[in-house]
Amino acid sequence: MPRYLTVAAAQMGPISRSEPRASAVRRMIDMMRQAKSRGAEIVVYPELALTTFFPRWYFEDQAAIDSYFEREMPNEDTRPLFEAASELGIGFYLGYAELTEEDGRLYHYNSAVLVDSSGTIIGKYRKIHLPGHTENEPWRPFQHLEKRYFETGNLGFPVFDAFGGRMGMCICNDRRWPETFRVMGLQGVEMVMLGYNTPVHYPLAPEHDHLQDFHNHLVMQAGAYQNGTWVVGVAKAGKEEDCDLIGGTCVIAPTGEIVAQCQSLDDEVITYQCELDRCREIQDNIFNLALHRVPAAYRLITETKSA
Ligand code: CDV
Repeated sequence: MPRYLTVAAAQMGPISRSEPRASAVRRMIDMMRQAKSRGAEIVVYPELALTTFFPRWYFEDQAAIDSYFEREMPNEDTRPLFEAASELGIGFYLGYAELTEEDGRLYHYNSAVLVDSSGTIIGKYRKIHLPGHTENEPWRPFQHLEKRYFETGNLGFPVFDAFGGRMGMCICNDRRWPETFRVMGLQGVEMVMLGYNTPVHYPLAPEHDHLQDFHNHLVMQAGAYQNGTWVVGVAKAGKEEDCDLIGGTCVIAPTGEIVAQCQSLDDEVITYQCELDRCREIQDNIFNLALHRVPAAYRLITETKSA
């Protein structure tokens, strides 16, 4: 019996700074219902899906920063999403800002949880590749202060046996790094879910602005093909406050082909029935890791950070 998993990618249009979490959650539940009506078993939402992308502003007041974080999950604002999932019998991936206390210290992470069809959290990932900068840089049209507001994720790149397959997660900038996909590929991942907030304008190299959509798909398609895995990449898109974010939400097959893609820069649901066994087409052949990899020749990858 072939193993199928019908996935929904729930792209979100902009979330303004004044939009309450409860409103974003209502939008997500609306898309969850659409996804269910099309037979989806799991819905993937964007990175930091509950609020505007706050690292684009420099805040000095820690309380202002912390107001964008969730101290528990689910909480009062997000519980309706978990309840809808359990009522509909559908799972989801949700990106959010996590504030947690460990060993008497507070930690801030850019996180994602995997929730099963009973509304129970069964997996967590904390973003490892944090882009941007640490200090306020007023010359920029907008800031990208992830390096200031978040700690590097401390959970590695785990995979989870769920939804009839082997599921992995990463977040936004992680998708640009081949190591992200390969570490999950080495664990036999069959579907990598990820959310992103990617501005059209890249202040450090504005000559690349017209390539943002291309680079987005390039890295996800490469990650899919080189590891023989399904990839579901989901944008928060459109003009959020003064910042244009790319769309391009898509489902990618293990062959690297885009099989479904959003057309708008707004709330939009796409669905695709993924045959998980198609991962074997690649994992047993051209990228048969056990047969063809030469780890002894790759030592620099873990022993050195850069040239
Ligand atoms: N949220 C992100 O991680 N955004 C980065 C931008 C800043 C380059 C990305 O890789 O899309």
